[in-house]
Amino acid sequence: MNTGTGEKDREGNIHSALIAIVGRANVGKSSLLNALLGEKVSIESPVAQATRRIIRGILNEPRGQLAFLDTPGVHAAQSDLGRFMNRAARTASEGVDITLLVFDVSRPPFPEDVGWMRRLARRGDSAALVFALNKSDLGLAGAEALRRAWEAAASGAQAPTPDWVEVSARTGAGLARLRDQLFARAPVQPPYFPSDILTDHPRRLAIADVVREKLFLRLRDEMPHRVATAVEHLVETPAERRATVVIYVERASQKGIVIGHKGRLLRTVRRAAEAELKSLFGEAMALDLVVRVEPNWTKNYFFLKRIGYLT
Ligand SMILES: Nc1nc2c(ncn2[C@@H]2O[C@H](COP(=O)(O)OP(=O)(O)OP(=O)(O)O)[C@@H](O)[C@H]2O)c(=O)[nH]1
Ligand SMILES: [Mg+2]
Repeated sequence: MNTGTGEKDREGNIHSALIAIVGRANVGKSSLLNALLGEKVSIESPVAQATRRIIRGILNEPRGQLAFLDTPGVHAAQSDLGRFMNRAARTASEGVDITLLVFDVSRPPFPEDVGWMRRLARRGDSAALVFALNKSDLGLAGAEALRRAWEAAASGAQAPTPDWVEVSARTGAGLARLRDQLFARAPVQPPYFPSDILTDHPRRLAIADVVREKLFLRLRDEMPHRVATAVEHLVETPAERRATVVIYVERASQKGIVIGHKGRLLRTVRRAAEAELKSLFGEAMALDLVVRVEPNWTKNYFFLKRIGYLT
């Protein structure tokens, strides 16, 4: 039996859950994960489709362990990369203990939100369901429509009964209640991860993502969806900590946009990324950014595998 104080029982069991964070693109899944952990493990961006692979983040508390999988937001896919991302998100939500479906409660539901509801209502496994109504700091204009959409999706199906929790990843409102709710739903079982790790996101991928996040903040229109980043060279010795990050674009004409007038955009991105890496890793890391053309990279399976977007 679990004592609720974090002590393991004789078999080593604690309150422990594998939780898939799913939902439409841009509703704040990654922001919510970072806010729940109190540490940044996943990039956030005003541009939709920021998360391109599954990121794990682990919350250890005296009362147990919550292991989260942050997934790419589901969207109407325009490319092979988009379709792979959608598939990864759907697959990640299978075989977990809890599905945490995130919505933007400040606006009425999109077709992708309703699509997730239908999928989860009909899934028929034993996973618990928690609905996070995020961006509540911007108002609750979508709350009623979301409840009605769930009633419609669940009617006639053997749907699980979800917990509904209003939260704001931005202000922190409702986060304590969401954590309580998730621990309450967590089965007593052996933990999935050791108690001293925050994420198993490889360092090279984390560095590449930080550069991409800073680029996303400064690129406009469709450009963010045309860039990928990958660490090509990494030195981490006591004397030197330096990474070469390649920024891939699809066409030669896009190179100039990323570099900016007199290299200004790239310089700003480098400085912002270096500052963030220093705060993430606690040590300075020098970055060399290189822009390279990789025609049609979003459709290139081998390329996507090589840079870690596909596993
Ligand atoms: N006002 C407000 N904005 C939020 C909140 N949570 C996230 N955002 C913003 O919403 C945008 C999207 O956040 P992300 O965390 O990247 O969203 P996501 O669901 O992970 O997006 P994808 O990875 O593209 O699917 C960012 O600009 C965030 O700053 C919130 O609670 N309130
Ligand atoms: Mg995300």
